[in-house]
Amino acid sequence: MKSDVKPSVCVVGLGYIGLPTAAIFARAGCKVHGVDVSGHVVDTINRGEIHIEEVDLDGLVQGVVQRGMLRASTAVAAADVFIIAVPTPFDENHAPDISYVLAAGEAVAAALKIGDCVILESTSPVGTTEALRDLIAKLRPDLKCPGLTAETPDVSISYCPERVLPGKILEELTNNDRSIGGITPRCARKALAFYKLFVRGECVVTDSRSAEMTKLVENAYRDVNIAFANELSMVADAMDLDVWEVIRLANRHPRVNILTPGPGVGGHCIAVDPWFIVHGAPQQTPLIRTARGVNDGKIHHVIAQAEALIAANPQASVACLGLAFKANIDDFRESPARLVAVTLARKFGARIKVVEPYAAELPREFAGTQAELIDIDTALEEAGILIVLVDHDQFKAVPLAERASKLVYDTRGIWLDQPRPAVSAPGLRLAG
Ligand code: SAJ
Repeated sequence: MKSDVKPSVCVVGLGYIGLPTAAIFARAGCKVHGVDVSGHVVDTINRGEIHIEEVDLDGLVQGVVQRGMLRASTAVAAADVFIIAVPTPFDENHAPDISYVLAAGEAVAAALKIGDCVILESTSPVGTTEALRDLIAKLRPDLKCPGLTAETPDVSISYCPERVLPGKILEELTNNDRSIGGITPRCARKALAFYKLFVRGECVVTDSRSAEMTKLVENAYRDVNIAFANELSMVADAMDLDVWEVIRLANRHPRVNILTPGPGVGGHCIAVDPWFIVHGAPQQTPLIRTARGVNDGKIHHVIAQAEALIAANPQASVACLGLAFKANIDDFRESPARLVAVTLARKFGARIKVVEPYAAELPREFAGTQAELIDIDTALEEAGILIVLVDHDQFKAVPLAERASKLVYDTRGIWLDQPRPAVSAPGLRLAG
């Protein structure tokens, strides 16, 4: 890569990470060719529009497409740098599925020329970057691959995970520190030179296996810590304590920082990535595995608590507040709130209403349940029971006067001034 000429880039996978990443490269002056298997995604982007919701992404994509810096297609094209940002789901046994990475690698292999740089960004089990290298070596015996030759390799291959927070992706893509793991130190230096074009955070180089593990560890760390908070909330329910008060006080200790209980852990990262570690070292991971179980179990605890409250108050209509997997985003995939709401709707039918400011209609699985999407004002006028499942700003802003008379089950702790109701069903506690 010459320092005065920006490299051309091919980004494979134009989802929540690939598209913002492609747009940021294009804004930094690289000619970007985006690739996705979906013709709909490709057409949308080529019109200068976007198929996902993310703060400020629409204007950025529109601008770079208009200036001819970003084009999308369903086929990989020649470039100096190839970025792979495709999904790595797990199967029913929680075993990671890297088939999309390998399929992308196959397509990239066909387009590689001497001097190119391949970077895997997908969250991946340890060893995936080496597997990608082995695939490229097999498909392109004409190219010398890193780690397999004593000579200078023809291509470089690295792993560089993103660590951005949905809702803040553009800001965090630029500002967060990054770990850059090369198959060899030379590969890492090549990738480093590329990321330096647009990353303002510090770029720390390492080997590919350490970088792969780092990404998994970051999300497992958060999962374990959320599990601790969720376990405390269930202990508090059993002991009739206010978990929010206990956490607030404990967090005044200078070295204690307990996270926030909720209805469970959603999204596509924190509930998934810890399994990649468990799968890689099943005997050594009782804590990580248990944390997963605690966080999944919290969803069922919330369902049981809500069911008891609703059953004990048969006259009251119920508003479930929120479907998103976390606050202030429109992402309902893998959302505990959505699972709680649909379970209640299936059990209690027309008594259940749902408030979700980020939804135009209820997701498909509510079909046949008689549940209805209403706005927060209607909920405050009509519902006798409010079940807070997401800490959206719109819900947080409801003053006590408008909810003081309601029975509230606040799984997120957004209304700490709410009077704790007298226990209204045997065994029912509403601490969180
Ligand atoms: N949650 C709680 N209590 C908390 C914090 C979160 O119940 O105190 C819940 C949220 O409501 C949500 C889930 O956990 O359901 C995950 O939310 P999150 O905000 O913790 O994380 P994600 O999934 O949006 O993004 C994570 C981030 N990882 C870490 O913070 C270590 C992000 O930086 C990663 O880039 C992203 O995963 C990813 O793509 O891997």
